[in-house]
Amino acid sequence: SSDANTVTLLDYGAGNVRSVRNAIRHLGFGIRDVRSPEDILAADRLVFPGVGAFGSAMDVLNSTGMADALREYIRRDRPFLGICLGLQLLFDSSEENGPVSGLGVIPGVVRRFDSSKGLIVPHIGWNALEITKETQLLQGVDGHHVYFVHSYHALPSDANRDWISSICNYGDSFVASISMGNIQAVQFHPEKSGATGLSILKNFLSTKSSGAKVTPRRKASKLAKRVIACLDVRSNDNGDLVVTKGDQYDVRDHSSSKEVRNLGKPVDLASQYYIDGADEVSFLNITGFRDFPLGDLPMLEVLRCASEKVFVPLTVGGGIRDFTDANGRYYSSLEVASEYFRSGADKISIGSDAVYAAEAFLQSGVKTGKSSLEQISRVYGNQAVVVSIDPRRVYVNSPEDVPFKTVKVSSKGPSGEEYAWYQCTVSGGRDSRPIGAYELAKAVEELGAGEILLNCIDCDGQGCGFDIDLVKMVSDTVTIPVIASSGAGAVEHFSEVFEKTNASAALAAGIFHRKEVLDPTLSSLL
Ligand code: 1PR
Repeated sequence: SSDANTVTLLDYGAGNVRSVRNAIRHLGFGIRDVRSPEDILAADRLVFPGVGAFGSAMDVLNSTGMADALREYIRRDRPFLGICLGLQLLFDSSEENGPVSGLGVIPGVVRRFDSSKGLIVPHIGWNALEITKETQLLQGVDGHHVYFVHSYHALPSDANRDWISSICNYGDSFVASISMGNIQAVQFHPEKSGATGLSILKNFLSTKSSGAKVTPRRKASKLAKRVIACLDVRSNDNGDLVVTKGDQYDVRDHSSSKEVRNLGKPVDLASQYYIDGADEVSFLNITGFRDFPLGDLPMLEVLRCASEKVFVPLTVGGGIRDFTDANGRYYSSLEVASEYFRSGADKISIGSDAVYAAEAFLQSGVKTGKSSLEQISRVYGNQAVVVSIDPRRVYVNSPEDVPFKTVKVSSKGPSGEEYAWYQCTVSGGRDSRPIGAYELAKAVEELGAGEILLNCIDCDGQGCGFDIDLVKMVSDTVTIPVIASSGAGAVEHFSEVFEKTNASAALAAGIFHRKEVLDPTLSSLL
């Protein structure tokens, strides 16, 4: 049966394709799910959002007979849109856990980005497309930035040149999209690329066929720095989640009432910041360390509703750890994370539990594979796991005074100290731990973190700028992206942190809540 407003979706159950579903529905189209290889061949329009690892995806496709059906569908030149891994799988092979053979539709190999030369991997963020061939799919988005998140990339070569419709530059030139007849695929995530991404999806959903014509190449642009709007949430007395915001992690009002500040509803604020132009939105459940997050069903509901309105990446954190509830039922951190991903999160963020895991790892020198960080990144990929660090500045007179990495501070301490180390805390800054931000960052990178959210308790809510000394120290140390956080009070603070450090993104809360910066697309100003 054919229906112009229905699209067939190939979801082989390996991860979160909720965002793709939400984006398609948002554009007014219905979805029919593939249950068998025959459904692929019967499709009028097929979307294939590949998720998970290359090898396991091919295993599923081969064992279900869907690989053959896909090859046949593509051979018939039927309307097809592959997304992310859905592009990579079209190639001959990938070196991800391999080499592993792909569908073999396009000549070429999928390789890992080379982090040995200081390149930050995974490649996470917004890059401008360099259009190499005019297509219906990418019409009207020339030079626009779209959102990527991947560690592997398909390489352009003489053998596949005819297929390529856009490339991107990140360390190397890589294939950003392919197009041949009705077969299209994109490495980026249109469902997470804001209005630009939605228009690309719409081009696919509402075009008949694509007439390809070669146009001259444009100059590639660099990876844009991301600006992330953060919503600290906690439950109020009625059990509803509200957005709050503290000063140096103290969320009580300083007036006589001493009530927890309530700044509004999480979904309302998240959609407002998306509309205003935030590149990403993060929810941090700041009392998650105390309450079991899956007891916090409102958070899952917040994610479900937010992911229907917010078409940029969503991160959720707070309380992710193994847990035994009052009835003795044990929940692994992986179950908690899976529930978050299913509800619409693109990334999860781990705070306290990552500190304990790093401490154990540094003490024993052994990776147990059992920490929440290791388990979740193994199953969902390290690009899906953020580690949130909550350090506090501790001034010292000399680097020899402590067994932790210190920095020479740009402004001296209260007693004229010239150095500081940054002591990690857990439970929202309540308990200090015997590990520094530098040591923690290195350890969690090794344990599988894909990104570091670097807060600073001293700067939080102060509006006096990011802690440049801290951000520089950490972003010079790891090869995964570092998100600078805490202290933004003006647009200049964003420019400063991007100029003076290797931070890939900057996160802020108060500046957006106070509406001081009405348009959070600060990237455009930088
Ligand atoms: O330890 O895994 O349960 O995770 C708890 C999470 O909640 C951590 O990511 C931790 O950073 C966060 N958190 C815990 N307590 C607080 C608090 O404020 N009392 N909030 C808290 C952290 C810090 C930033 C904030 C920036 C920017 N919020 O996310 O948004 O500092 O603020 P600003 O721009 O207004 O300066 P776990």
